[in-house]
Amino acid sequence: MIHNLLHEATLGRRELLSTLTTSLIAAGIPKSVLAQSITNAMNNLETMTWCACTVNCSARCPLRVYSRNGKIIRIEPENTGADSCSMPNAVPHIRPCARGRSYKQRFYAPERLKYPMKRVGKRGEGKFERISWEEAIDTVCSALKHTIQTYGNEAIYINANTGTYQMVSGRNCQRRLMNILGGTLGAHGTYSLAMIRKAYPYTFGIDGWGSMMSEAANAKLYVAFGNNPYVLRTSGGSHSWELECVRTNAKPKVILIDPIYTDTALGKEDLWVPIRIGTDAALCEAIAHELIVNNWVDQAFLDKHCVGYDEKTLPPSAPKGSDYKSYILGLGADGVEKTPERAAKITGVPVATIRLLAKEMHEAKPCFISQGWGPQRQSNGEQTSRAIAMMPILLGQIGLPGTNHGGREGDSNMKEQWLPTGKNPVKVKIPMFMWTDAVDHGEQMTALHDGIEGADKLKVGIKFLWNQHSNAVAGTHSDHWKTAKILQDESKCEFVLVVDNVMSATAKFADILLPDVMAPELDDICADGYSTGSSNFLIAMQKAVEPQWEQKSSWEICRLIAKGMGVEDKYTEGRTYQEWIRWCYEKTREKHPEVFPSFEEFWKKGIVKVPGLKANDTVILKKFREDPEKNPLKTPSGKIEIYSERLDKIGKTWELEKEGLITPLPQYIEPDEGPNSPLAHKYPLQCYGFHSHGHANSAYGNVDWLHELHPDQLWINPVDAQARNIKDGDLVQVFNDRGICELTARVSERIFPGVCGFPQGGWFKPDSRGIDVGPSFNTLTTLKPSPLAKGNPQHTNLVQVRLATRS
Ligand SMILES: Nc1nc2c(c(=O)[nH]1)N[C@H]1C(S)=C(S)[C@@H](COP(=O)(O)OP(=O)(O)OC[C@H]3O[C@@H](n4cnc5c(=O)[nH]c(N)nc54)[C@H](O)[C@@H]3O)O[C@H]1N2
Ligand SMILES: Nc1nc2c(c(=O)[nH]1)N[C@H]1C(S)=C(S)[C@@H](COP(=O)(O)OP(=O)(O)OC[C@H]3O[C@@H](n4cnc5c(=O)[nH]c(N)nc54)[C@H](O)[C@@H]3O)O[C@H]1N2
Ligand code: SF4
Ligand SMILES: [Mo]
Repeated sequence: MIHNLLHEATLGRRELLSTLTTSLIAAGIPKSVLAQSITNAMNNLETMTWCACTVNCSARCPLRVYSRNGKIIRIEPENTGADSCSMPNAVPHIRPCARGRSYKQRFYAPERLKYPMKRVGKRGEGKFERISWEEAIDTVCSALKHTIQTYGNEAIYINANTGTYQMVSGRNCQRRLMNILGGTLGAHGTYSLAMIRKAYPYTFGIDGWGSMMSEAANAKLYVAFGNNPYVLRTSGGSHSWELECVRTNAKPKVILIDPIYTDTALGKEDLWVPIRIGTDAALCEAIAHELIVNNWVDQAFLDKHCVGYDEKTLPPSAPKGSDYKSYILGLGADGVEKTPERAAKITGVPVATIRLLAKEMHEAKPCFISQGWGPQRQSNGEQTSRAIAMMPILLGQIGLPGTNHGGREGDSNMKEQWLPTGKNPVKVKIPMFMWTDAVDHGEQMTALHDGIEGADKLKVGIKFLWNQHSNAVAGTHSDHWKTAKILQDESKCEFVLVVDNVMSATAKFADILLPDVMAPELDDICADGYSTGSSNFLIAMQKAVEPQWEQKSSWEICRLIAKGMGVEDKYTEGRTYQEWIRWCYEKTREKHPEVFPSFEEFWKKGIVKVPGLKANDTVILKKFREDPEKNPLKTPSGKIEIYSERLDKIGKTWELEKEGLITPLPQYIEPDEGPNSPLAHKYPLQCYGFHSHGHANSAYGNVDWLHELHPDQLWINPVDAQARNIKDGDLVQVFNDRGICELTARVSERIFPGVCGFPQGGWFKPDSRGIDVGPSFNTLTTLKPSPLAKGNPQHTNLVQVRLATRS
């Protein structure tokens, strides 16, 4: 009886067993009677190991993994820290979101890859046959050797690989191996922020990472364009926590400009400004108009720190009348005054709201203005990001306490040491988004037409495509049907290697498909990511259970390939995997000896948090503001370039689809597929795939719990729904010339009329009708890149929506 009691009552929980035993002894039950039962219960005890959620929401929440008898039984959040907002040195409880909490579901998902496999059907068909690790590695090595000998290293490409972030067994393994083997074709830009990252340096000489979120506590007003931390940075140790603390402690006014009434509003915002997507630059021009005509601009700042606001500071090469002020007042070449009335028609934001926005920004100083990456993931995203930057520039709200440069909030970084990759000997780079072009017609791609960097043109197309930690083929990337067609032609890309831990949509395109382990199946270390703001921490990721089948880690897979290619010694440098973990830790510790304990102590503790580490200035451009002569920017003039001569030159020399897509001033350019495009007659709704609670991109997309909690539905305004006879919960089809997606509708006033959207990251699942019932948003998106960054305009799409008939 006691035996059962101890076992049942404790359910293997160590603390409960010890409490219960103590109580039983105190109640007078002799120890000798309890001994056997305690031993039995002890054998059933669970073990707790530290782990982390390493997907690309980039918070890296710590997870405590409980396992028993070689099985994970549950996942719990970390248990250090507090929920206090006592800035600046608060140590938050880094709470995982529903995704991290359902990690066990992802871990034991039926989609887990078990064995190495080779393709037996047509590429993309998803037909495979199990093979041995020896055969798999031999095949990969033969393909690598053939590619290098026949085409050179430039023909090998590692696709965007942001699926996991670990210090040792992560994406650096591939890069390290390939750099030893002579390198690979490089990439510039990312799927996340290609446009702002390329555009911002023309204005500021730095990219779009701005002041820390905590700095908004010194502001009277926080204005965010397309910035949704309560969905995108949900971890208890990231921007949402920081913004919540700012709201609690300092209570600035909050204005959110977004087509959706997002969770960041929470009913606590002061103003939600719904806007038609892709039109923020037009709104900014009208606000600028109001600031100028009311004399609310900071003229002294514009004169001293900026180039091109008015005639006085125009660079000599610029024609008369090409300054920003003239452009806004209608005195420039286009002769159009950028009035609120004009902007209201383009943006859907009422004139009175535009005037109110200008007044609020003028009156409430300091004013912290930021943008997420939604506005820049449009065909005119480079122009939009620079146009938003004009708000703080005109107001002189830059480099002072409580201000920002209009970019996304910053992140303090411990500069931790990862597995060293060495340098890529191949210098030529394609824009990350243009890898399908490089497969299809790489030899025709040039610097002026396709944004090739490091050479005038590509010598050869991609012949060996390596997807590891990447769902780039049929998840991340645009236009799945066209992409599939390009890859199905085996005379173009000759070999596709996929290493993943699930049968993702991309995995189906593999020639050789290798199963990776998941984090609880090996030791590693990870650090806080780029969305954690001022939180910094290191987590000891401890192996909890053995791999269930024949999976091997990324480190090990690359070691085996290195061995097959005769470079194992260079790859390992004589260190074992465990020794590399320790090496990375020690190197990180050398940078912060005061905060990190010995490796042994760290491993025992499981997590070390570093509160208050200020690796970066909390206010962006602070030094430049203080003394622009002494601390010039990395722009040609050393100043903020409202008028960019470099962009003027690019706009005139690059081979663009049409003139005027890249302009020296940050002026509004209509989105490619917008309400005025000829396509709008056929496809009248603007549609985009926002990032959502239900998955981190495609990761966790196979977890039923999350689908129940956060279903992927088409958000559509009642006005648009009624016109199509659609009711909440109806099954609908969203379609354009590129494909058809099927899902249920969420009819809601939370989205701007004329605009609709559903979460990106769903799994591509075409049925026998060719309809994507996953659905993956990228069934609807275009492969045509943006003008300057040649990035992914995946939020710019026209579609039509109709009721679907349930079969
Ligand atoms: N329409 C539209 N498309 C978009 C976007 C959008 O907003 N709209 N956003 C873009 C952005 S910002 C991004 S970052 C991309 C991301 O798009 P995805 O490529 O879908 O990114 P993830 O889901 O983060 O990860 C990719 C793969 O990594 C795998 N993975 C996870 N952990 C491991 C591991 O430990 N080992 C191995 N080998 N693999 C692992 C996952 O199973 C997954 O298949 O999508 C882009 N695509
Ligand atoms: N829960 C969750 N978190 C994530 C991810 C995830 O998939 N799920 N993905 C992670 C990754 S890889 C990345 S790169 C980031 C993505 O971060 P973002 O790119 O910032 O995310 P999005 O949801 O695409 O867009 C942010 C907001 O911009 C709005 N928006 C879209 N277009 C426009 C526009 O033209 N104008 C204005 N004003 N607003 C617009 C959207 O409605 C949304 O509220 O998130 C990360 N965090
Ligand atoms: S998805 Fe992001 S917020 Fe959620 S648990 Fe993972 S790291 Fe944390
Ligand atoms: Mo991203």
